[in-house]
Amino acid sequence: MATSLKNLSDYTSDHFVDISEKRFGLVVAEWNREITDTLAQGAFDTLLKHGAKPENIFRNTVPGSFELTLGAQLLAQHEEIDAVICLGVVIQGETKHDDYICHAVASGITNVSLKFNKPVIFGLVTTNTLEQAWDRAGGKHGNKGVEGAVAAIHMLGF
Ligand code: DLZ
Repeated sequence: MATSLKNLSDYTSDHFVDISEKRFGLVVAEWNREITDTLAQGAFDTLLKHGAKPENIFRNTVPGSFELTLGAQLLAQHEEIDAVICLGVVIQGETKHDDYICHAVASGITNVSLKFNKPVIFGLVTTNTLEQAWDRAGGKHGNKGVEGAVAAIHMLGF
């Protein structure tokens, strides 16, 4: 990921980033598939809205959120991929599985991002209930897929 040093006087909070030639990889977990599909659609639509070409947006699925890290690594290692967006939904259960998964993914995708010097975005919805997850997948708290796409674009303008 190449970057240029920006003088403070160049700063604007709505800085335009040209993503017309950028390639994006979406890694989407299949657990809670209806919700993760909605996150992926939000990310896809947002990338298009900001100028990405549909043929430059790739989507791979993984079984559950725990596998997002390896999925991210497999996409990030492609030189032509500029940014990866990981999308999953982890619902709290009776055990601590949600804690283990979320921590593993957070540190796993951080490592992938640093290893390949590319934005790898944490688009994991972690909630107590399915209803709260829907609230964050096009409901009253927005769509984490949209936010993930915006974060990726922002980082590409770094
Ligand atoms: C096993 C499991 C459980 C209990 N809950 C979720 C979840 O809420 N969200 C999710 O994305 N994945 C879950 N998984 C699956 C794990 O992420 C993983 O796919 C399996 O443990 C196999 O490694």
